[in-house]
Amino acid sequence: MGSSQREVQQRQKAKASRDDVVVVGVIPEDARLEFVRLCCAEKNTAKSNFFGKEKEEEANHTKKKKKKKKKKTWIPYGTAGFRCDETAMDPIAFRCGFIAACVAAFSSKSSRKRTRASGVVVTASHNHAKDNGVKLVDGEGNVLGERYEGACEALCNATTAKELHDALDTFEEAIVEDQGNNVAEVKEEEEERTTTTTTNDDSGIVVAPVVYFGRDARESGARLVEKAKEGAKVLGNNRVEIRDRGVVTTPMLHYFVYAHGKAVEEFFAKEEGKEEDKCVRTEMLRKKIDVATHEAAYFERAAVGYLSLIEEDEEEKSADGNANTTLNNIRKNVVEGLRSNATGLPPLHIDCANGVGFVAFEKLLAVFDAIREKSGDKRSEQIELVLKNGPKDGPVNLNCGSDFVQKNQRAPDTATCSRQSFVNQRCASVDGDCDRLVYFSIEEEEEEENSSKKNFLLCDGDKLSILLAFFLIEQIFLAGLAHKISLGIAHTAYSNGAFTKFCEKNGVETVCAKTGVKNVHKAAEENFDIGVYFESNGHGTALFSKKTVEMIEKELVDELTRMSLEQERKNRRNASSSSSKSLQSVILTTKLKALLTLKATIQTINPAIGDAISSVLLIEGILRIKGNMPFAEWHAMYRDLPTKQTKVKVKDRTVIECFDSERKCSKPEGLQKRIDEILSSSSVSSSTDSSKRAFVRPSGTEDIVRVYVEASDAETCEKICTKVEEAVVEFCSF
Ligand code: 16G
Ligand code: MG
Repeated sequence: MGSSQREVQQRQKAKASRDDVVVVGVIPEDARLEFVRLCCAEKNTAKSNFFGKEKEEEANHTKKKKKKKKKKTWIPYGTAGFRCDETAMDPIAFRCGFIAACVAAFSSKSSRKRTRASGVVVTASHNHAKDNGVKLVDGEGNVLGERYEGACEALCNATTAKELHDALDTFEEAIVEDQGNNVAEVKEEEEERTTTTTTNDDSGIVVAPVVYFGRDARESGARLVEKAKEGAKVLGNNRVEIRDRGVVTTPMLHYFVYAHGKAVEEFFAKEEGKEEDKCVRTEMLRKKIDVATHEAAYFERAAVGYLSLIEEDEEEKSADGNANTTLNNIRKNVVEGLRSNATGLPPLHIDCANGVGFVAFEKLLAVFDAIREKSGDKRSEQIELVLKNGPKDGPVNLNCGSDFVQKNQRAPDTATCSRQSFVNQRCASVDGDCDRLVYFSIEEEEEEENSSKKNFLLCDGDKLSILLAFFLIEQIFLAGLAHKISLGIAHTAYSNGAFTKFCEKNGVETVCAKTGVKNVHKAAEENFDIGVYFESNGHGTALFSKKTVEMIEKELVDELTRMSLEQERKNRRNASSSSSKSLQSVILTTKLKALLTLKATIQTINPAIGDAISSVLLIEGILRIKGNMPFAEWHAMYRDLPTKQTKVKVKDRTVIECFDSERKCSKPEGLQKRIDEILSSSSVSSSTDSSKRAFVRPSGTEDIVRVYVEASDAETCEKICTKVEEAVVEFCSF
């Protein structure tokens, strides 16, 4: 009996004794064994000794050739997937490829057989150029759920066959949970798999699950994508298809997976080609998926969304008469603080972090050019982007990118784009994989180190949230839907106290969530019909619930019907307009315009995940609609409290445990009490300063503890920060 057969028998015996029959067979046995074999056979191909040493030891251990065991570094599933030095990433990429293939093939929770796709993005986002990483995308185009994190971490760090099998068992349990624990369906699925080469949908149409691959502009990306594809192929060519989308932003890859699912859903909902035979229909479906998941579809959706957004505004500006004057007045007065008398919006200089964002923005501009050439649509001249810091300009994120700009509160400074080139411009900055965005400006030339901060103005995630949320509140109000739709903002503990106060003052509901896109996204989704969220670092978007999107679409149809009936009645009466009639038409026009604006907003937003490209289009559109609101006016909506953020290195950061969305800590015992004492101590500031706030949390991406302090003046921040740092060192060193 071969060793692998023995393994299967042993495992099945163990499982039977655990009465764990549901899980058996989610991943076909042949693929499982091949995966384990390849992981174990993985030799020291990369420069690191990630697994090679352990395998050697396993093989040698019967020969009693005692070798000193070299400890492998445990690579955690961080806040957003795996990240480490690129030389240690090969085995992780391989295993993540296999994980993604299984997710595509087996994990769909609804219409299991129809919406099958998943994604792998090879990126280390804002990290150093020598790092790389993997982000995993689930069948809906979202970040792979938290329930998989433990299993993924165990799988990627397992060093023996037993550890790999155990981790695969946990992984299968997560898949079964996703399937809704439907034992019958799982079994039926397994039977199908053994009798057919591909997955068949109910109507007999062959729809193979697909794994989409993409990478940022890092040099190591191409190699690691190949590794990940190898991992996916272990599941078998007949079980998953592989589509490599090359160099793309992270949000683009999320969009492809989302669009795949939507295309399939729509195909069956509309019963497309239902007269045709199943071969023709299969071809139709494949084509539909190809078109929907092509990058052209992504860019066109966003560009057309933006053009529709500003279209309403253009019409309004060019039109004349009472109706539009009244409309303008209504719009102007609805939300305090969103007005402007400016006449033009200067070009936006975008720092692309020497990364993939540069390539993607170039493609977006080409789409605008093509629209202009084809249809002579002058509106596309309404966006002027000056792209800076592309992949050829230097190592990704080095002295540039949104993380550098936001954390250091200064403009990028690279070999090809000096800080000077950003002075007196309207500027924005994205990160290495283009899912973060911040706006900034430097008002005057900087001469001395210390003066740079004075001239530097930052509109971070908080200010993006405010602009977007207030704009949407206004549109919902104008559309007459304010009483039907709840809108609020989700944020993290890092949001400035001035931001939360401003929201409170203006009656905008907020919820605080733990750091990390997945947490804030969830909070926005669960608490509001329209949930706007941005982390201060610039990750974010606005989420429209399905019900809200349907409501807006229905209202739009109803409104158009009402208006055409009104027009007919008018024509019939053929009477000259009275004042009451003209008022009615004003209200109808306002409502219609707002509904169209909301529809355009939905189209501009990447529905899968926060996306710096769609956020730029949205913000630029809103600023234009707001009468070309200047940067300084947006920035001055409220004034941030001074803050201080530092890192403290301790022996084990995980001894700190937090609660209250990380604003307080429960462990180590006594630390929170000490922080509270520091905050109330008269030696740091007067007790009347109610804005003082401080918290500590272990980083999810670095081996450090983060300290955050906020107070009404910078000096107090410094004092509190030093004392909190000392407390962290004292309480965490044992
Ligand atoms: C990752 C997260 C980001 C979070 C940051 C916190 C994603 C896509 N990215 O970059 O949301 O703010 O980690 O880092 O989820 P920290 O735990 O080191 O403070
Ligand atoms: Mg990023």
